[in-house]
Amino acid sequence: MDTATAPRRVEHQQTDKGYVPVYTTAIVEQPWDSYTADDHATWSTLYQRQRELLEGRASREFLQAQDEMGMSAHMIPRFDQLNEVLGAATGWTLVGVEGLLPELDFFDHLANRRFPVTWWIRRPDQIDYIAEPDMFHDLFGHVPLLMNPVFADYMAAYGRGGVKAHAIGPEALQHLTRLYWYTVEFGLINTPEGLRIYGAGIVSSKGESLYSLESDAPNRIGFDLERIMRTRYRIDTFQKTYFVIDSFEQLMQATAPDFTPIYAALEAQPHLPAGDVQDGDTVFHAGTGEGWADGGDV
Ligand code: HBI
Ligand code: FE
Repeated sequence: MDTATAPRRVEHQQTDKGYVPVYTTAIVEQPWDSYTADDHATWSTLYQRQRELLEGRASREFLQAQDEMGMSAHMIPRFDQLNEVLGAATGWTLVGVEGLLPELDFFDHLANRRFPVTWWIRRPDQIDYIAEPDMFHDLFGHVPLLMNPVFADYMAAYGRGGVKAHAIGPEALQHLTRLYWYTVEFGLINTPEGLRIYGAGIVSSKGESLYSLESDAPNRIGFDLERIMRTRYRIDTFQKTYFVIDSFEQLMQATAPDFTPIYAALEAQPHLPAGDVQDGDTVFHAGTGEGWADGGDV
């Protein structure tokens, strides 16, 4: 990557996620011709590795959408080509950005069915881990499900909810951010074939793709909006808890109501640790689709 196209990091900002880089909020044209052979090789390596791993682990909708969009290991996709397919399917548009955006800018994009995609890809020495979103995470992880009409509507509704929560205050925003984290980033879905991954943070990580489904260590708990909004999360390790939806329709329906009274009610409730199981949680076990209410006399 030459200096003319290096990401322009403008400032650092203290947030609930620690001290994070914030980039310019401008939309940038994808500098496709300036990707190096190394950049394409990084995409290929990651794409091939994750696709192989995700057969039978990621949701069918996710894998099918990647194929429909014409994503492949061959080379870094062109945003404008993906946009033709995506626009026709659900009216979403990918826009190039430098990286993580301030929350309100991010919400505004989503509310208007624009998904910001980081234009640069990680360096070869960052293949297994990068602390911030790069093109592989954004494009491979987030974009495919925008092809699904229900999920596409959920993302836009989330953006509108974000603009509202931002106006209400930091507590509301913290509660809403947890919903994004435990669904869009780290969500699991229960299917007739068993648990599958749909969260972008999981599908773009080799280690967490295996851990989230197959390790006995984390909790897998049935989706519950208020439970999620109360639950802290970790950004520096694999998750201690994953929440399991039954369908994208469930996600859409559960998040359709106005959250304002929910935020108000949650102010009186303690936040929950990332790794606890509470009475009333539906617990799923590793690798299976079987769930049952925990805390009863089973
Ligand atoms: N900006 N580009 C980008 N991508 C994200 O996923 C993103 C962001 N800014 C804020 C943000 N995510 C989170 O704070 C979510 O809570 C929305
Ligand atoms: Fe993400």
